Amino acid sequence: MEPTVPSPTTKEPAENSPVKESLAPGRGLQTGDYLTTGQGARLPDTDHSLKVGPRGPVLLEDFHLREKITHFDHERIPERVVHARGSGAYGTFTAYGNAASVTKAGFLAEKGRETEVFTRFSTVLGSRGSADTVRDTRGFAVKFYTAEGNFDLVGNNMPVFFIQDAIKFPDVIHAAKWHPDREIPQAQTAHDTFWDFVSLHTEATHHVFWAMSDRAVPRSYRTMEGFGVHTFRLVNADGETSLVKFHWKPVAGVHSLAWEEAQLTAGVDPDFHRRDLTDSIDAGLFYEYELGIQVMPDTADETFQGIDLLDPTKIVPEELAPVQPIGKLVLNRNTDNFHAETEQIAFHLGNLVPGIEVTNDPLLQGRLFSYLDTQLSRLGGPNFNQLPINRPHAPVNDNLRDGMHQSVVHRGIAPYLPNSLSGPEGVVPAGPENGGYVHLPKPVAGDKVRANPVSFADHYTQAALFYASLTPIEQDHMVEAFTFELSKCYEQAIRVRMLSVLSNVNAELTAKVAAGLGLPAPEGKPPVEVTPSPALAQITDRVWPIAGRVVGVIGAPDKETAALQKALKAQGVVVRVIAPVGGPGVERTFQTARSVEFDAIIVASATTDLQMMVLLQEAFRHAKPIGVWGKGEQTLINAGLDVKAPGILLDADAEKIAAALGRHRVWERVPLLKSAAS
Ligand code: HDE
Repeated sequence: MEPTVPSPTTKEPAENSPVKESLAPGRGLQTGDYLTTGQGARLPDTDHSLKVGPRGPVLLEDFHLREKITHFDHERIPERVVHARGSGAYGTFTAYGNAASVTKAGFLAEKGRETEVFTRFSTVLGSRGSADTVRDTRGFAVKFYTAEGNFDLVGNNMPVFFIQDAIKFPDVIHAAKWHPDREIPQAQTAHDTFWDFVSLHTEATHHVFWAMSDRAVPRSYRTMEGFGVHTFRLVNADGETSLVKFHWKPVAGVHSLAWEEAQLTAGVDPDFHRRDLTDSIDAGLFYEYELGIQVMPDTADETFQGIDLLDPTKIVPEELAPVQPIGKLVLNRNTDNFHAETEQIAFHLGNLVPGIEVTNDPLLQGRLFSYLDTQLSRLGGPNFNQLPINRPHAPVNDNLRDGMHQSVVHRGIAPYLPNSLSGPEGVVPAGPENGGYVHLPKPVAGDKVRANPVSFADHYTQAALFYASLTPIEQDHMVEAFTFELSKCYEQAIRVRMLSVLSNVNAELTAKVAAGLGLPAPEGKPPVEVTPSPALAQITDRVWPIAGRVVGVIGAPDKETAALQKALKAQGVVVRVIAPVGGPGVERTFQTARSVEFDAIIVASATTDLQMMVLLQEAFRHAKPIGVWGKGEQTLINAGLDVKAPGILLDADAEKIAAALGRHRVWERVPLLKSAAS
């Protein structure tokens, strides 16, 4: 049948049509020589309200005043209910091509294919304005703008989660965030309600162990791993499936702050991680990660070597299923407008492309609902996918119409299917041969129940595995973290209950934490034997790239410092001069410098300045390399520090400093610090 009404969708929009305007990528640029109202009327003055005489009153008819204030009044949108504090950057993902054996997703499978991404890093618990370096899990969310549509990998920097079922998410978050009566503490887990919940809800134990490890205080987003957490199902071009876990491996290695350093940094520079990300990109020192996958066979019981792959509180040790690198991510472009890009980006686990499917992990299934839902109140309606940051780079033809903040002038009269009016062929269904997303036909059966599989019941073995896999230094940090956090609780009963949880994981750890709290160590039933996974430890013998690290020189901007600056700059290291007072070439004064801004210090001059003494003592305690030039040795002695201690580099040159930074810290000094403390 011939269409009875000519279809306007087949017509090109007119040159000056709002359709063209609304689709233009640079829409909203503030251009023109004159300041205007939002309606484009030119303005002679934006500093004075319209008044009856200079002393008023102000006139209601002042349209400019009212528009300016009204818009300002509504500038903020609700912050994210979790992960409110974050920062992000654009980048490029390049596929190695080897993933073609497991997935038909073009952006992973096609060798050399480049895909634009936006990555948002975040803390979980704090408000938008909270500090970056608090003890918390970090979000690591990546939106791939692929040619097949957007794919979002919304992960964290820890591979497991506190809960096994999404229905518990409001509970864990209500317990972990501030207390509702006073809205304190901000961005902390060191308080009663968090420990109350996790001591009662023992499936959280494994994640709690990660949260008490050094992973919870990353040095920067550059030195953090990322994990998809859930198991996904990949499908290749032949329709074969595998069960897969996603990993991001930082090229710079995994590296953390010392706990005291993290606390100080929260005050000295609450934007520490955000600043590092954006400054590094500005300086061309891009953050780099490899995307890797662990591939497990897609068996009927969805387990691998006894590990239930649907349980998000479990990892698959890398020694059992190696992480195979399949592509590289380089973050290389900062945002222009934090609100428009970082704040308005909306991630969603349901943003999938052919070749990547979800599994029945009950946590993942709940997330498939939550991420779309939360944007409705956060971004004010259902049209957030039209925001520039959320727009797919693939063509969109969705029949979704109208709604709050609709910014597209859709044409046509037939936003429904089937119809006979959308041009000669109409819209045809896309089968797999045309890149259509066809869900794998998987049979499901069972009784309707509110229950977990029996295999989800083991809450302790993998926490024990994690603890056993860490180096003694990292284990000590964990003991200190548990002791610190539990001693901040007011309720003795919560501490006692948590100790009994710990006693089911590891007796030695429990004894040490109990001793720190002045409580008896309960006897539990820890797993008899666990096989450690060395891949989980962050302290290794490896030497890592040092781009983005910062060295402070207590001295002067002289010839030697300039030579050091030049030599280290070649490796991407920033050298800042710290001098008694400001001047050309001086970036910090004795008054403004704090140890936490530097990964290594060089002492080039003699001083007894008290602030410098504290700076050096902190750098020493935090196991940072300290180089010494000439009279600088006396400065170390003035600070009461042992010049023969490991990592005190006499006559330090760029090579020595670079080698020490490549190990992240002077781990050999740590036993000395421990014996001095005891
Ligand atoms: Fe999220 N999570 N989450 N989450 N999540 C959100 O979505 C939720 C979980 C993660 O930078 C919210 O847009 C539920 C695991 C990141 O914009 C919300 C459950 C993992 C981000 C939400 C989880 C994450 C979020 C809040 C339990 C790691 C920040 C704002 C089933 C694999 C994304 C928003 C960004 C954000 C729900 C658990 C990672 C409310 C219900 C597990 C990185 O939708």
